[in-house]
Amino acid sequence: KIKLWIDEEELEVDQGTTLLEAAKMAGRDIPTLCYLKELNEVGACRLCLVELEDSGKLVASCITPAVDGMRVKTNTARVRKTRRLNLEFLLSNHKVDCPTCLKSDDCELRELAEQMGIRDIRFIGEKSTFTKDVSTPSLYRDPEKCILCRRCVSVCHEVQSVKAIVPEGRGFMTVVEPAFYNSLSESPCVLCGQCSVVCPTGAITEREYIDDVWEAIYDPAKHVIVQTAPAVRVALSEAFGKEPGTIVTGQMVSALRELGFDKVFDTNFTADLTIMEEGTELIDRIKNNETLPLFTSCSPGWIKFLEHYYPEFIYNLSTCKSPQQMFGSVAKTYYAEKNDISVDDLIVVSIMPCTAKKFEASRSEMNGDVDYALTTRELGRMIKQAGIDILNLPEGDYDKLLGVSSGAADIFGTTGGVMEAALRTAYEILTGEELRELDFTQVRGADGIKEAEVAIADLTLKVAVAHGLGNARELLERIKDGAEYHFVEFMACPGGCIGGGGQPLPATEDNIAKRRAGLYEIDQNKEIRKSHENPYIKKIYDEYLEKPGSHKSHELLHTHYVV
Ligand code: HC0
Repeated sequence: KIKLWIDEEELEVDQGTTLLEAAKMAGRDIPTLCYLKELNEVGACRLCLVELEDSGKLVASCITPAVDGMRVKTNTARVRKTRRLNLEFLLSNHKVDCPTCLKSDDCELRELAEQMGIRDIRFIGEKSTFTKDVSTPSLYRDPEKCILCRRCVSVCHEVQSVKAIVPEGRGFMTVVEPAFYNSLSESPCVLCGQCSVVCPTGAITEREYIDDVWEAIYDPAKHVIVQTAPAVRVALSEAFGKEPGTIVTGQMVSALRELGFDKVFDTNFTADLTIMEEGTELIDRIKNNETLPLFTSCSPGWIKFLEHYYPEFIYNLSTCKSPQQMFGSVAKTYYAEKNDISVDDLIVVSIMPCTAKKFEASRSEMNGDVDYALTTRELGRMIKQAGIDILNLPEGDYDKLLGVSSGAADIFGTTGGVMEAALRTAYEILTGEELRELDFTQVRGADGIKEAEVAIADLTLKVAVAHGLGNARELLERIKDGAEYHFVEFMACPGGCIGGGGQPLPATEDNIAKRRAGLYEIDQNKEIRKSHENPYIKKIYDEYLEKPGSHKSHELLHTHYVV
């Protein structure tokens, strides 16, 4: 143990504790901009300066380890003035367009300027000029707002192992960009948006399509329907100040109706449909000795990662479209035909926790079935724009058929959820017996890679689950080295969709855990907890799709990725 003093308060801390952590233990709130625990501890922003009493030195507390006998001051005039000066320097080369910046509400730079009482930017001179990057449908980059904190670089390299962006250039012309000053669309970026989650300013954000959706809603000739992803219902209320994990499914449905959507449906319905199709594909591949392991194909960032880095595994990908796209597809065929709506007048909007879903919707394989994919954050903004008091709305119900789902579908939104949902259905289909213990706890939880063996009839099904692309890479390497599985779930974002790049901020591990608990609570309380028991899934097969894996199903619900 190490003994030190933080502002006269005596403290005992473990060896290796930084001054920032020690100060936190002493109840001191030290400002940081570049710091991300264990991920980006680089001391770049110089806002966390503290003063060492003995030497009189100012040091960055996030990278300075506590030393026995140290006396640290966190709030001297010198500390305050220097932190403030450093923030003013950052602002002097920052495009300050707060009233129109998409990140304004969540901007850590703006919050700190407010907290430090900066009312004037004293140093106004030449600023670095860079072009914006709107080359992808998912992300918007404005390097003129970048403060070079390197958080995005760390998350892209260390967590996701994608390495799409790097600091380039020197001095005043330093910029974080894809290598060789390319645009994101020319880079291996998978559009997961984890960079936008950690960016403390508006330098990387989602591309916003709110105005296009308003336009469609206000067009009387258009029939506009909306689907909501599993993970949105346990995170949306954070945009309105509630605790992560608060379940607002019913209020969200009511708010969507008040926004003017003609029908409010649920991606969960097609998550159940996915289980029917993917489960059948798995059983067929096992029976016919076809390519295994089968990889899930619902996370578009994961698919793009595979296409860039592991194309040799392309035939392991399930041919199932994701639930978002299955929804678009049945909406523009079955739903349109049943309700006599011209496909030209039908607009399908989805609310997703994910920035890559915007890209997925735009892929040529998907035929434009989903017109607009908005993030959870965008929906929060739309609700605010309309002046809707979502938290005090009565709980609404989804519209029938495409809005009814099982608990298995809700848990799609967390790592391990697709696997658990599939196991519930595969067990009953393969054994013909009722599954009594529905909770497959082996595939639950936050571990980066999870493995399980499940006895089903005379088969021992070997499965694995990975979330976050760094973990996906590790698991793929294990498979290359001979690890054998039948079925593997991959999700691009840490935690699965609950930790998606379009979710409300901040995305701390604690917040993600609370969202996860919210999804399991919904599942636990649902009357129907298995996809194949959803009566409307049976109905759509009876009325339209015939049976899982049918010719019609293949036409509408499956695709093929080619490299
Ligand atoms: Fe997900 Fe999905 S569960 S990818 O994580 O499968 O984004 O929430 O909507 O499509 O259903 C995201 C979340 C979805 C899809 C579903 C899947």
